[in-house]
Amino acid sequence: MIQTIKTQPYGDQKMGTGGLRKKTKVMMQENYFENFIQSVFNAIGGVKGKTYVVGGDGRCFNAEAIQKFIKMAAANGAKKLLIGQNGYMSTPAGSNLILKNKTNGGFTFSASHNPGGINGDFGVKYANETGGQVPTSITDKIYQLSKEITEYKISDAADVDLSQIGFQKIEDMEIEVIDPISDYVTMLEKIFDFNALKNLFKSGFSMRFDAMNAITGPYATRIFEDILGAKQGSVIRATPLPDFGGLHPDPNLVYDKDLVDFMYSAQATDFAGANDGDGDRNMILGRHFFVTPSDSLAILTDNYQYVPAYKNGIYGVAKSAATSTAVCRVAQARNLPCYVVPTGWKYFVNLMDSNRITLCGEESFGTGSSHIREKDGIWAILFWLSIIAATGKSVEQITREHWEKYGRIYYMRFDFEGLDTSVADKLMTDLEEKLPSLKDKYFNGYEIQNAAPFVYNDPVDGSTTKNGLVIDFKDGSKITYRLSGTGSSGATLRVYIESPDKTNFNQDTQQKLQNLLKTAMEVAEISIRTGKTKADVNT
Ligand code: G16
Repeated sequence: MIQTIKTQPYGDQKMGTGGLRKKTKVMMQENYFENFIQSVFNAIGGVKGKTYVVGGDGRCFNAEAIQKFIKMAAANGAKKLLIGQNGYMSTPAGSNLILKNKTNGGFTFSASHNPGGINGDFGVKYANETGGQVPTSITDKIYQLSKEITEYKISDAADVDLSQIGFQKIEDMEIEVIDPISDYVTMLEKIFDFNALKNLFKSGFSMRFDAMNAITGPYATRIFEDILGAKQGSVIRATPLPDFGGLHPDPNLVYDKDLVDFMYSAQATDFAGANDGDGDRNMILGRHFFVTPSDSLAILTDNYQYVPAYKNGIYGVAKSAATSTAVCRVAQARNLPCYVVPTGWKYFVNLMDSNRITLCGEESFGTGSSHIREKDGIWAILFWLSIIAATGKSVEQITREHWEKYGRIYYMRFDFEGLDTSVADKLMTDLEEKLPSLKDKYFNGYEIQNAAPFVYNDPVDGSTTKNGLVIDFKDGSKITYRLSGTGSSGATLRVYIESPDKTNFNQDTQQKLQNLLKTAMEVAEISIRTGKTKADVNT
């Protein structure tokens, strides 16, 4: 039976750069999740007769959230849900299913790279029929409606068994429980030369993939071990756990230090990769070598000819403003357009849909292409393996040759976490006001060329977005400031720093950037305002 439940707004359901992210306990409050889902339904004109892809990364509250969602979708008249077996679905696999089945969109229950568990975070990513996250105009509407909500609809039917593949019905809505992996594999087989990759592993090539106890474990085991023939045990931490075994499933130098240490040890494999909670982020490592996400995007772009799906040419590339300019150098050399967008994968979607770009990526360990409308962690690793298989070169050789060709752009991100929101907001507003006065000033040996907010005019829908503050230096160095859009409480100030070098490729990155970091701290008065003398996380 369909019930109408009276409710009251919480008033804090604003979506950030990756959907709605909150503490798990906040999401578990009475009617909290239901309010948000009903607000999404209301904002998109209802779900009557519509079909959605549904799944999550297996984190705490995933199972309960999916059952609630099913009952709400049924009560709101949805036609059908395609749900991953046991409620599991990586974000890229979900995007693929939306496009393949031409559904009206999809819901992924994940707080992405944020920690999980009862004391961690939970989240909802909503994608529309493009397979990508919705534009700001829609997220604003959802937020507005969530502040006015008075009731939601839900079926009182029993929980649905999601352990068996097949068809079921609840109210008038059809449910198809599907294997969440097979269509994803089929999609990847169309992009890459799986035989070449099988031969690479046959030749004795070794790899380690760290699923960080999150959603990509089953995907990676099937793809790398079962299909491509990587040695059994190559995929580690392969079982999705509700609290990710206590890990912070963000594949970077800090949160996956285990994998980094392993790759710098005597036991290191030829290659290693890791993915985040919901499988859209990736980290790439070679033997005793780390590839920054900005370099990774540039290297993939310069080697697209080694992947069957791209070998006949790509439309263009895009990066977020905070990502280093490495990929734009490749684009220039190869006569490709290079778009620079605000942080948030949704900004790439218009460019892909209008055939302006094929490849894109971000400093936050996300790389992808127009095969779907989300970043794709396993895709990025297969791309790297394809380059290795075709060239016979190591990760380090490939990267060093890239630097020889284009110069090296030293790059690092410094995060100041747990800030009071009002302090962080004021820091940004005051800094923005100060920017024009910085032009031509010297700081710690660096002369400022220009300082301004980053403003993006979307060439497709004409919308304008302001995101982050950028200081450009005369030698090509750059400092970008931004407040994170994926936190679940407080504020995180991100400071992104890059500095190019044409000849010296062997400096310590932190040392190379130390004067720029000092400048960044001074200009924005970070220590005075936040009490922090150094960043909490450096990646
Ligand atoms: C999400 C978006 C990404 C974006 C990231 C930024 O990633 O999908 O496009 O780069 O947020 O995070 P922040 O605002 O914290 O810098 P994910 O992987 O969390 O979904």
